[in-house]
Amino acid sequence: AFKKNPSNIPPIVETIPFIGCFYQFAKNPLKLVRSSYDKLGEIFTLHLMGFKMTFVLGPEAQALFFRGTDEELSPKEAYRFVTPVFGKGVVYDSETEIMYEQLRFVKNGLVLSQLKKAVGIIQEETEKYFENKWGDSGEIDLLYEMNKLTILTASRCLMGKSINKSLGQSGQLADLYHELEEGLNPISFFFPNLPLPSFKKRDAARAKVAAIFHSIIQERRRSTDDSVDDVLYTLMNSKYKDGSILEDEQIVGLMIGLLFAGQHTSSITLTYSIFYLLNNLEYFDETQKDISDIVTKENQGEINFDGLKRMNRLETVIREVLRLHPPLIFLMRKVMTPMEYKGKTIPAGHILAVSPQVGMRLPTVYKNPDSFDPKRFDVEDKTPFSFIAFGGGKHGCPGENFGILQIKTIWTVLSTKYNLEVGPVPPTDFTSLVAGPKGPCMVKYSKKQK
Ligand code: X2N
Repeated sequence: AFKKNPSNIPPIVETIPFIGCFYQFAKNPLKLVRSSYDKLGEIFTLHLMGFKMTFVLGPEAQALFFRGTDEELSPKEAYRFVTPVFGKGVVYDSETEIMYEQLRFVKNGLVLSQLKKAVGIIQEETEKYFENKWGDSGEIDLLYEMNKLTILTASRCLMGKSINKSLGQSGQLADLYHELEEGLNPISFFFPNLPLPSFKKRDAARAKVAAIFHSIIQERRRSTDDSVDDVLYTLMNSKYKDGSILEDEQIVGLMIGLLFAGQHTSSITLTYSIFYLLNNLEYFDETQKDISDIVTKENQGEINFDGLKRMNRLETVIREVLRLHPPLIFLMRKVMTPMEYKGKTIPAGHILAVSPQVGMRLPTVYKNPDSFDPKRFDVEDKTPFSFIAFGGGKHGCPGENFGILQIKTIWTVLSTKYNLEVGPVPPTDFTSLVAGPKGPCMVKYSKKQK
């Protein structure tokens, strides 16, 4: 008899029916994926809670993932569980064509001219934050602080000063937003219908956040101030190919998604970068020399886009941090039509996954993969899909330049104002959707003498 969906990919022995190796996966997903790679090579299938997850590892196999079309490999089907948070009809919940048009709108909101303006905004917000919150010296949880700061900087870049007003009015947007994100539990990927206690709060919080964003949009429409020009402005003035404009509900959903995307990935990478810089003083000294030459001497303290672009060492430090600690440890698609890889067939219905975390630590891809060596990026890494912290292909991260710019600006302000004292680089917490350092990350700071 013929089997349905024949698969000739090496499977992991399914120790327990249905559950498969879910227990090992939940305990340490990266260890399981890495040990399976060591046993079975660049492509294998794990059986997890009735899902068949086929992993592809290494640049060549990862190309299959990133080059697939949405008709072959659907992000929408794999990421359904994020819809209650971001909203219906946006991000991964819209029709393929609409999704690409929305991506184009977002990219238009993050063009060069916008990035140049963002630098000044981020500098201003960051200076204000430290003046109001930090004072002369003390001890803080760095991850918590960077998260608070990036919600301010990212939301200012997305919605301009409107957001400050409503942060002041309701005073609670940050808290509401936090309740909303608590609803993004990775376990919902496996159990989309499991009612978690956080979901009630999530839905209530989403309704309130949406109401605030709706009122910002309406205020914008009434306003006669034509100097505003941010991502929200771009979205409000974007047109689909058929001439229609975005519905308000879609704009709200996109703003929620972008705020989430711009905040956590940045604050995590910033925190890890600071730990690595202060634990590797040769690189710290190099970045401080660049900052002093470019910002202090050439530009009298003004941080600008062109100056930041020339901070090459800081850039390679950030990229090396992202290689070792990509905040998104897995990316997934649902296989819609069977895919071929080196004579192996991946049947429809499988989840195809890449792991930036495991894939960028393979010794065949990077020498001494577990050591921190920013110099490896001094020469451009030309192999397609070896560096995948920002994904790649058609769905490659549209926020890459913004994120790096945001990290560079904040580090420049922070390191010119304060001396920091940190412990060793913290381990990673893999239980949330965006994997960051296990907190608290206590850091001592003291203001530099002028
Ligand atoms: C048994 C809990 O269950 O301990 F955010 F506009 C906004 C990435 C989606 C990864 C899903 C791991 C499951 C561990 C269970 C936007 C900036 C994005 C991009 C452990 C004990 C989001 C789900 C991870 C399954 C692994 C979705 C983000 N740029 N941000 N323990 O990405 O882009 C966005 C894009 C996903 C996953 C899992 C466990 C656009 C347990 C308890 C249990 N996975 N995973 N973004 N696990 N336990 C983002 C990509 C998009």
